[in-house]
Amino acid sequence: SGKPELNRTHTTPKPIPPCPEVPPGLVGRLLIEFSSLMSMERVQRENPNVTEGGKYTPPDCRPKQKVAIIIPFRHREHHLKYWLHYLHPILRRQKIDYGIYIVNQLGEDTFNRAKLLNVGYTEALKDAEYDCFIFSDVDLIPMDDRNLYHCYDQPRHFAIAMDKFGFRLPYAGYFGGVSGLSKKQFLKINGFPNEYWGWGGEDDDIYNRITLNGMKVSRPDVKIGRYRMIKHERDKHNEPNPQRFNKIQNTKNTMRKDGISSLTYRLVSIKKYPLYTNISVEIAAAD
Ligand code: UDH
Repeated sequence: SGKPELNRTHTTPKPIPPCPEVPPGLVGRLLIEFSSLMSMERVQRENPNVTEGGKYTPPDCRPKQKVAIIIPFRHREHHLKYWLHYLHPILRRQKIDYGIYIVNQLGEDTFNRAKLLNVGYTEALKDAEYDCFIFSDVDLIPMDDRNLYHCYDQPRHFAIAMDKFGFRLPYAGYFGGVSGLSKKQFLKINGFPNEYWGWGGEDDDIYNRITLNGMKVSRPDVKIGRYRMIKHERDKHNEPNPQRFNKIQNTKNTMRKDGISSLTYRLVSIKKYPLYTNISVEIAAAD
């Protein structure tokens, strides 16, 4: 009974085209402020298309890269709300296929930003097949959505014009704040150093690794690479590291043994929240 078998229409899925080089829905310069109240509930309501663990894939085109965004973290819940509020919509307009990973240092030992980033790289790769890693401080918000959060032919420095530095690079070799490396670029430099405890130097060490391995840093236009930083006081247990000046003189000798190849840590929990994945780790050096 009914229609003959042959007439039944099988809906073959429409082929999705590759994403265009320049996403069509960008708006350019953005208004960024941190005075309005922000709540995680509000940010969740505003971002219903983000899936569990803070993941998103454009529905209408196929991105070339899969991007893990890694944030070093401890006691900055207030900043995280603003970061998620601003970045999810920007990344959506940029047609990025991404996942957000907060790497939370447990305990109150001295903070170690670069080691947390190594942990984020490792754990993100266990979660999905990422080919690009963007490392962002939790308090840095891009002021222009043309600053595209994917990877480039050379390691990328995104945060080149921060408000706190008068919207200029503070020095030619600055690689701090927000940076991005493909998997291949990251492995070529043996990842990041694990031995910078406390504030400073680790970003210069990463810059040294890049140039010592025959790569150079790529950057956006200075009018586009603008950032606002959420103002804050120095955190406890992240004092300036007095060894940093000596250590960055030695990258050539240390980079092969200290890096992703020598990373050890104790994974305590991985929790998938609606807008991000939280990875809590103990990283204190065993002695
Ligand atoms: N971070 C944390 N928790 C900490 C320390 C650092 O989450 O306790 C992360 C966070 O992502 C932060 C990043 O590491 O954005 C870099 O650390 P930072 O913000 O302390 O570094 P920055 O150079 O500030 O931005 C240094 C202190 C400035 C004090 C200025 C006082 N007026």
